[in-house]
Amino acid sequence: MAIERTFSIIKPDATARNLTGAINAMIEQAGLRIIAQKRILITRAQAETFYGVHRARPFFGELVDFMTSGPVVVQVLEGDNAIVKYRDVMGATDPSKAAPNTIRKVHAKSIGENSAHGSDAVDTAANEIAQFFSGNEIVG
Ligand code: FUP
Repeated sequence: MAIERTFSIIKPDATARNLTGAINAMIEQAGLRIIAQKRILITRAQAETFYGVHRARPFFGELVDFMTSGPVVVQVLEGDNAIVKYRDVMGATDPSKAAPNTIRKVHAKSIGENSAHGSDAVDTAANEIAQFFSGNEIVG
């Protein structure tokens, strides 16, 4: 299997409840390596760009409000098949539909405040990583 990198965000609902370590443990137990990580406040402009694909959706304003409401932890994860693997670790977008023992099933509050983001494809992963990390911040 190919070694891939994916982009992760531990969202404001999770940082507010002191869940960074618990979520990182789930990531590492799945065999993914956290090869870059920082806790930041994202700007409205960053959130609007990041979720630009959803700009026309009715939840867009709430989504941007939420993502800028408190600290997030942005991460680069690396491992075999990392993109699909991390989406499996996160579970479905709606926590009520997420599989048992996934981040969203265990920790998410709602479809909006759903604790984690993970890239959905190789090209979006590269694009999302570049939005938040420079090359010398990713040390492997
Ligand atoms: P995912 O890839 O699982 O993060 O889900 P999407 O790309 O479909 O959605 C991105 C984010 O938009 C979700 F994490 C939360 C928000 N969202 C809503 O608030 N309501 C919805 O009905 C769908 C998504």
